[in-house]
Amino acid sequence: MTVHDGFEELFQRHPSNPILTAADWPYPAHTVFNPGAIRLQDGTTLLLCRVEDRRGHSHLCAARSPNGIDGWVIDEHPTLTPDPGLHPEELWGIEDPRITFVAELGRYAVAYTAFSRDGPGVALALTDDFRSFDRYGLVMQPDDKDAALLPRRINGNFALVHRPATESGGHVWISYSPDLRNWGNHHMMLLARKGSWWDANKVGLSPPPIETEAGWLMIYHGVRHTPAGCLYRLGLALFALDQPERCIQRGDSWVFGPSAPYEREGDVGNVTFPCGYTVGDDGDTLHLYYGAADTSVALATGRIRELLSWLARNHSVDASDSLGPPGGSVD
Ligand code: BMA
Repeated sequence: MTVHDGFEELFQRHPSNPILTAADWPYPAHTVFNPGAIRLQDGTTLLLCRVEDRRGHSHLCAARSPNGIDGWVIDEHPTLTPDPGLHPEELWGIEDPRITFVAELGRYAVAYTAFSRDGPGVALALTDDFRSFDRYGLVMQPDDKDAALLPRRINGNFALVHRPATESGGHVWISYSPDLRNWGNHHMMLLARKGSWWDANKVGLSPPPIETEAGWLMIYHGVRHTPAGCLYRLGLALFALDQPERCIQRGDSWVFGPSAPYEREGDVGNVTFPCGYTVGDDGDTLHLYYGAADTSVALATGRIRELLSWLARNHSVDASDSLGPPGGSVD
């Protein structure tokens, strides 16, 4: 942690940012951003990157590195491509993967956005090796995105965090399933605030929630509409371990946002959008991989203990202010 202009900076940008760009790709790519991330059992960092082509459609491509910073070996061909023949909901591409290792299954679950004719929905695929995938198809119908599976069952059921769109913007929800196919028991987790808040217009999960002793630590993106366009920044919230829809603490201020030139300028400027992280051998160092301005992949590093300590000192007195009234109505 450093202090800059009186603010505690919880994340440090890596000096070689952006760490991956379209210029690194072994085949023609327009932009490379919003990667899911995971550390494989041999210590390799795997990023599953969203690659956009010149049609504007995205697919996913794996990049592997021994240290998570450089020496990336990128798949020669797209790793997971839209399959609109079998999955019509993938007609206009697949985007923003979030990876969870599910110990019970001994497999990785990838939740991603399937861009259908009717808008974005949430699709799920399982894999052992990021080479072949079992596609479960759409698990949340449009409009819905920003999804990740929790790594273990909660009270007997799998849990998916996701962000259905509402007329007023979008709030984070959680849904449960006994088998990863049938989903229900929907609860709101985190409400977009209103007015001049930095997260007034939309909120969504960024990387998968991080399990800590204090609770599920969520790094979420908050969107503020401005006359110059949207600003995507990151905030922190903590949820009860065995009842993840219960918000324990929600940070008042954002903790990371666009400031470096590669975050300010690009296809969509002023966007910092992480979909994945890895944790170092010390169990505390967090490597946050994020899309910068919908154009490239960047890395920022923080410490889980410092995030929790900041949250304990900088949250709203009443976290329920962040939630809707009972019954899930939000307005
Ligand atoms: C969100 C998602 C992200 C994107 C961001 C900024 O709604 O679609 O893929 O990075 O907008 O454009």
